[in-house]
Amino acid sequence: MLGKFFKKPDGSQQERVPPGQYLTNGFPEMTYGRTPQMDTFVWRFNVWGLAREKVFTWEEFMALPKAEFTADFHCVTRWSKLDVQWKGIRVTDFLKQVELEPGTEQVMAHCYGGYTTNIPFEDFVREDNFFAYELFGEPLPLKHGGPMRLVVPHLYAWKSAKWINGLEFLPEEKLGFWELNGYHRRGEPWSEERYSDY
Ligand SMILES: Nc1nc2c(c(=O)[nH]1)N[C@H]1C(S)=C(S)[C@@H](COP(=O)(O)O)O[C@H]1N2
Ligand SMILES: [Mo]
Repeated sequence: MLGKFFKKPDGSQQERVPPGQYLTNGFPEMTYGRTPQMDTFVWRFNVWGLAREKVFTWEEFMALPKAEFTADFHCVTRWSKLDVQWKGIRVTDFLKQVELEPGTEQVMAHCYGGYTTNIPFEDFVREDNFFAYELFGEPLPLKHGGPMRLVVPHLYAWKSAKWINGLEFLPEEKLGFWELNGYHRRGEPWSEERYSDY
């Protein structure tokens, strides 16, 4: 697996690569199960739980402020890709459209296709988290989560839910798909929060 596609980080890149990770030049696709296809005409985004229930259309989402951003991407299976260029809507800007009740501790991201992942609320509301719809200047390819995915750069990439279509605001922790299957509940790469020991 190493060799042609993966290399040990060198020099200045080294300090940007978390322990136990290898650089990849390509952009591997990592999907569990089928790839759901969703036209933006029928795409919907739902919020519920400790939030007033609301459904967003693609047009409503796209009316929010947009920004380009560059971030490193770390998969728990040990590949990292530096300087991925995205465009999207900041999670914090989106949340201004949501009427939250007090007491949210966790957010569950829900996706077309059924994938879920849970994220502690304080990890979710960071300025560097986005709903991304462009990758390297192109519409986000289907295999990378198009038309819209979550990008949470400071956690392992399984938290960056592809084909996202909803957020559930929770008063306590519930585990998402990989978290139920042995992955760490938080998943911070610099402290190698890879797998759970419970
Ligand atoms: N809906 C959904 N989102 C997902 C996944 C998935 O299987 N389904 N895989 C996760 C994992 S394990 C990783 S590493 C990244 C991979 O993103 P990529 O396929 O764009 O490289 O997406 C994450 N988001
Ligand atoms: Mo992953």
